[in-house]
Amino acid sequence: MTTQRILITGASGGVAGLLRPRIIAPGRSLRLLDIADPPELSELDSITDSTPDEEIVIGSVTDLGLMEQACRGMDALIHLGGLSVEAAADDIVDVNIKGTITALEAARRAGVPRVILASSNHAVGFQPRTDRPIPADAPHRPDTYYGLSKVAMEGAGRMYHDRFGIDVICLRIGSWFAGVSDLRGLATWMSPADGARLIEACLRVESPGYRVVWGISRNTRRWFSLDEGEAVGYHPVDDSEIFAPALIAEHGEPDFDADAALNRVGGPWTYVELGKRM
Ligand code: 15L
Repeated sequence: MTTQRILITGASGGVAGLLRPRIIAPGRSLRLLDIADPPELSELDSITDSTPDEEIVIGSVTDLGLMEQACRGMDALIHLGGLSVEAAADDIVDVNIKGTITALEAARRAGVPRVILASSNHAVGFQPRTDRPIPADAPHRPDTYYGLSKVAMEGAGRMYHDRFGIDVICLRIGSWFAGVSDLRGLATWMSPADGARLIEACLRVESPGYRVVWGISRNTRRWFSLDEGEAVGYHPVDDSEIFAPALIAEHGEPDFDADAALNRVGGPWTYVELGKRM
């Protein structure tokens, strides 16, 4: 059996911590890259029975030499690295935009055939919520510099596919957390198990070309389309509704007219105060 080799950037972050134990598998090796040491598997909510085959690379996603080296021999790159919340424009440009271009360029130079990019709902954060799930090709309406960096990410992925033929799948991630802590999350949640299902589908699907796929669970109250995910073989099974009774008991039923946090995709990220940081 040939080993499938996968590079994960942002390996010390929260999303990687949810993903890593769930995609460890026989015949698969993970190369974990971050500026900080990734946690031990025993510190994570680990569900793997397989023996992990992991290697750690310490360094920045903005270092092209290091990234190219890290990409050598890889079958796929899962690029989770970068700032995960709003920050000063310069930092977002440096870490997220430069980091994404560097990751794609490194993948191209090293001949990695497939790249999975962690985009975000904040690329379309100012889209109003509608009664019908929003498709992945809805126009970009970033809500922050962070959201803008995800627009750039999707554009860079498109360019690297069109120019160089690399398969690029952008995951428009909703809220990829262990659970749901607010009413908006009932719409935007992606469970850890579904996150792993999505990644497995993206690794498995033949010749995806360039795609944008929503990263959410099969939430009863979802705002985003599952069609693009289904097209790559992602069939989520979890539903945030299990968190609804407790949240509704605490906050009441969602009042979409009263609260921008419930009426735009990006929720509170669309508040001016958050976007004002420079
Ligand atoms: C994201 O893109 C962020 O990285 C994460 O911290 C959450 O805020 C998430 O979106 C969300 O919208 O819930």
